[in-house]
Amino acid sequence: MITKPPRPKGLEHYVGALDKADQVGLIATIDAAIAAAPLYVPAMPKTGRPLSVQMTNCGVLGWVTCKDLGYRYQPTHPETGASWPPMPPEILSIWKQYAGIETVPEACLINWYEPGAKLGLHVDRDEQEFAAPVVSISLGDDGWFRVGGLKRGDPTQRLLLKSGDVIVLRDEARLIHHGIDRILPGTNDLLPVPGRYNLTLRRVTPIRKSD
Ligand code: MD6
Ligand code: FE
Repeated sequence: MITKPPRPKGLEHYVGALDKADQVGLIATIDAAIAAAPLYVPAMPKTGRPLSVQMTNCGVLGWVTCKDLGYRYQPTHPETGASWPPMPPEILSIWKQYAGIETVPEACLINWYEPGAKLGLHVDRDEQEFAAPVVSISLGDDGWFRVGGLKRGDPTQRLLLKSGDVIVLRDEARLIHHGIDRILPGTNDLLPVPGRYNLTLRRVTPIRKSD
C-alpha cells in the first residue's frame, strides 16, 4: 500500500480561515499597498534571472532580491526608494490570531502570481529570529503548495491552498523546504483577473522583551 508521508510537525494549514468579507477587505488593503509600493520583478542573486512571481512589501522591513545584492531585508522599496507602507492593522490582527507568540511581525511580503508563475523550493531563512513562526495568507486562485523537509532532497508532498487559507510554519517546521508548483487560474472569483496573492508575515530582527 502506498501511504502518504505525514504532514511535517509544526506545519499548520487552516482551511478557510478568512471568510469572503475578510478576503475582499484584504484585497482592498493589498491594492492600497501596491499603489504606494508597486509590484516589481525580483531577480535571482548572481544570475539576475527574473522570478516569475512579482513582489512588494508592507511593514518596517521588506524582503527583496536582486542580482548584485542578493536576498535581504531592507526598509525601502528597491525601485522607488520609498519606505514600505505600514503594516495594515487587519494583517497584524491575523498574525495575532495565528502566530501564538507575543511579538509583532516586521515584514509582510506580498507575492503576486500571474498564470504560469511559480516559486521554487526554498527555505525562509533570511531572518535573524527563528523563534517566531512564518504566517501566510492565500487569496485568489488555488495554488499547489509543495512541502518537503529540512533537507533539500527530503520527500515532498503537495497541499492545495485556497483563497482564505492560512499556513503557519513554526518550531520544527520553521525551516522546512516549500514552494508553489503552480496556480490554477480561474478557480476563484475574488479577483477581477486570474492570479493569486500570497502574504507572508515574518519577524525579522531578534525578539526584544519590549515588543
Ligand atoms: C506562497 N509561500 O504560498 C509562498 N513561506 O505563495 C511561502 O513561501 C511561505 O506559505 C513560509 C511560510 C509559509 C508560506
Ligand atoms: Fe516561503
